[in-house]
Amino acid sequence: MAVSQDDIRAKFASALSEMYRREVPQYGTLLELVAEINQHRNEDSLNGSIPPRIEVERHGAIRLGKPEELATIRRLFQILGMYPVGYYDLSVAGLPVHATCFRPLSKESLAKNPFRVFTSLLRPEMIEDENLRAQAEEILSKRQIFSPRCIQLIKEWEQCPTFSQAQVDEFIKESLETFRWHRTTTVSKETYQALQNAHPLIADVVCFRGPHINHLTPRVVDIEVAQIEMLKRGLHAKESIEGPPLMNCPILLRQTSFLALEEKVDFSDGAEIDGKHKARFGEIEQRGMALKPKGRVLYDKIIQSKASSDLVDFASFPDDYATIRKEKLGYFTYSVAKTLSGPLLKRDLDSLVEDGIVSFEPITYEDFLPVSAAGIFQSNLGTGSVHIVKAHSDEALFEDALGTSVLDGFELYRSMEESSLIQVYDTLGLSPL
Ligand code: OOG
Ligand code: NI
Repeated sequence: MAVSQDDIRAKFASALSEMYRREVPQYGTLLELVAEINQHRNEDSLNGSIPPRIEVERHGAIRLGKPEELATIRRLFQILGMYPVGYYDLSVAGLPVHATCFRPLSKESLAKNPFRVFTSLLRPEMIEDENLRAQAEEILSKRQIFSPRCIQLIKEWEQCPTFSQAQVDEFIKESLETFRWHRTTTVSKETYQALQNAHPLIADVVCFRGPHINHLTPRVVDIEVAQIEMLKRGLHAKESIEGPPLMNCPILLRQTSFLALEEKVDFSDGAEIDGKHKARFGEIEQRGMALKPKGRVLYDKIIQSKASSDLVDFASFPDDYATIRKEKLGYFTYSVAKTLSGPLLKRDLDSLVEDGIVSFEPITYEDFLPVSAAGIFQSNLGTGSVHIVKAHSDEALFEDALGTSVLDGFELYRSMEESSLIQVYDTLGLSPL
């Protein structure tokens, strides 16, 4: 019997979580803490509306080194029903990578298992020193991050896109090899340090056999409580929560993490053992409503002004769903709330909503925020000198490596909203919009 892509993804995410808990025991502590907070909240909630196991991982992240790796990971994630959505330019924050998010697209798939992977790609053109840049590219050109059997299984899928249970098990085992941690670098201590000195992110991407998963992120119902609990349990929480503040109507994405651990590494030339490397951490997230372009512009304006002069603040962002909807700041799905007892006089959407015939519900934001992502990267890399050149966003270069264009998140939310409206009009027997 063929296994659905949603099921393959769920199985993959759970196998990855198990592997990461073994590799980074602190991540197990984080999962326990999150489960307790969610459980507690579940018992408190009168209507018991929170589903069990909501702390199942929502996302993870990897950092790739060369274009071919990105092209192949796209083919691998496709088997898991995950597709590239959005382009994230991190060069604005001085990080030598750009990224996309591989994620499920439909409401149904997201509900079955929402796992997604923030996947960034090194931009060697941002390495300042030409010799070092050439050296990094040379090192990367020699590595193969996918096992031969994994590549073969990807090809089998491409010829016939269904897997039996046995193929799924083998595919998960083989693909996990790509995400595994390797304690021994592929380079000498001297090379490691030269790359580290250019930028810690460059050393993390270039010096290892694979793009080790660098964090996993469960969902927590109360991120404020989680932030305090992390410190209580000896997890070194980052200073502040990224994203919007606590609101009655949560928007976008709030995240926090425990900081990357200093782990022992050995260098390939054997000259030196007991080196130290910081890459891996644990994170938690709380998701709110997806914003329409107009809402997003307002959010970005507030975030920018927070960084500079504080002229606009979150008080200017409406905090009730009715206003957010009316001002076209957020995306909603609509449904018929009551059956009609007579002919309708007013048929426009606002009237149907005001008359209580149609109800609405916010659509959850399923993507990432570049400023927050940059904050997460930076808090885990530590400070020190960096030697990289400034660059601009280069979506075309990224898509060239990916082998396809990235999907537009706004368009995905817009079409979810639209299909719910078509359904509403159909149910009410009205001609559409
Ligand atoms: C990815 C950081 C971005 C998030 O949640 O914003 C991210 C990384 O550190 O590789 O995962
Ligand atoms: Ni993350």
